Amino acid sequence: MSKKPGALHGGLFVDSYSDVTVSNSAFSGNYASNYGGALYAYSSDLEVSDSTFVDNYGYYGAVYLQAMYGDDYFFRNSFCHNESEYGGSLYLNDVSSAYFGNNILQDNQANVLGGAMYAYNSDPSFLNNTFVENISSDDGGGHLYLDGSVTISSTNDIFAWAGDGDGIWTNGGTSYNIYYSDFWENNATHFDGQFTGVPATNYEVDPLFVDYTADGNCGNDDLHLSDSSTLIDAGHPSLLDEDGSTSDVGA
Ligand SMILES: [Ca+2]
Ligand SMILES: [Ca+2]
Repeated sequence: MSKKPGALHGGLFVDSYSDVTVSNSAFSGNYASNYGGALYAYSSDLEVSDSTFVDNYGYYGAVYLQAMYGDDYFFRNSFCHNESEYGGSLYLNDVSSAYFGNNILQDNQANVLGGAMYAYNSDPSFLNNTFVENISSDDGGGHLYLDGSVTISSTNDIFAWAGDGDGIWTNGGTSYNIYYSDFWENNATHFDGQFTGVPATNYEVDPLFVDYTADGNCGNDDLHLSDSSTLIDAGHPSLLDEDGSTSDVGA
């Protein structure tokens, strides 16, 4: 990734009162000296699906959302090897309704806080996402850093192998609803800050991916659950997979 001076915002700028849908797109190697290397959205309504975000850099997030007015959706995207100072893949600032489903966030790095995501005064909801190998170099939230008044909802997610910075850092204003999610091998703990320990009705098991090596390479892994994974049919019992079975955990 080259860090060229210049661009305040990166690849795609979504200005206020826009209603934008992004699908089947690739964001690679974008750079912003300030907000959102790949995508910056302000006071707009955004849906992003089936897209890849690779090797993007923004000082605040490869993707930066601020003061969004609608419901924002991120479905079936892959975030790999993005970097920032705050919020390796995503930075949410005053975003009340952001929904993340079936995304993979792997090997993203914050040089300060929030390896995969930094959320400030925001209420992100996660369902069936996989977070692996994300890093916060300054020891604050390898996967998620939650700051200000934040309510996080997580169901059927995997948070594993945070390379540094603990799994999820919770500041004083955090509240959470976390169920049927899995926490595994996060360095050094799964939760730190306001909360420690994994809440009840969650898992601490090896997800047993089909193929996974924690080697800083997203391209040599298959993060589907292997047949022997205990996370199969271990998701929220009222949610069903397409085959009619109980939901699985992870993306
Ligand atoms: Ca790998
Ligand atoms: Ca199932």
